[in-house]
Amino acid sequence: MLRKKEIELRDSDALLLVDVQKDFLPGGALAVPNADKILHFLNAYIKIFSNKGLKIYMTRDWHPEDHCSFKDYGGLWPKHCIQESEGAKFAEELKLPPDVVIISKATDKNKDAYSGFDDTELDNILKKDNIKRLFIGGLATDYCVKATVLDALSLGYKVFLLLDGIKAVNVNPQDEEKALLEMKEKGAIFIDISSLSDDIVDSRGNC
Ligand code: VGL
Ligand code: ZN
Repeated sequence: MLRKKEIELRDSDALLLVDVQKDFLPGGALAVPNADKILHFLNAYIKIFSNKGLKIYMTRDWHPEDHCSFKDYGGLWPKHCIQESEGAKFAEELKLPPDVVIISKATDKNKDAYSGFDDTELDNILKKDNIKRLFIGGLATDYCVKATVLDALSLGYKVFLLLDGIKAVNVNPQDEEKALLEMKEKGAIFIDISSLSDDIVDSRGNC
C-alpha cells in the first residue's frame, strides 16, 4: 500500500469510476453493502483530478428492460440500472465536473458485460486521450471493478486501485478477498486517498 503522497500525478493519468449508480447504493435495486461510505472519498479523488485538469471517465451499467442478467430472463440479478431509469443515474452525492466522459456498458440484451472495456469504446477513447495510468474505484469490487481492472491490466495500462473507493457485493463471504488477491496478483497497485494528498482526509472524505 502506498501512503503519504507517494504518487505524483501526470498528464497521462486518469480517474475511472465504475458504476457508481443509485441502484448499487443503499435503497437501490441491487444495493452493495456500505456503498454510500465510498462517496466522500470518490469526491476527494474527483477534486484532486479535476483541480489538476486530469480526465475523469465514468462507466455506467446501462441495461435494456429485458436484459439477460435479470432473474426474469434467466440471469442472476434483480432488475437494475435500466436505461434512462432513476436507478441508473449516478449517485447524487457525487460532485461531478461537467466534462466527465460517460461510457455505457452491458447495453445488449443478450449479453452481460461486467468490464467497462467489454464491447465499448473505452480503450479507444483512453488511447486517443493518451492515458497510460488508471486510478480505478467504484462498484462492485467483486464484479465490475474486478473485470474492469483485469481488462485494463491486460490492455497494458498501469492500474491503481482505490481501496477506500470500492465496495464488494460478497454473494459469498470470501468474494471481496479473492477479487482483491486476483487484482493484486495481476499487477494492480493498492492505494488510498493519502497516496495522492498530503491533506488529512477524514472518514467523510473531506480534505
Ligand atoms: C454489477 C452485478 C450486475 C457491477 C453490474 O457493476 O458490479 N454487478 N451488474
Ligand atoms: Zn448489471
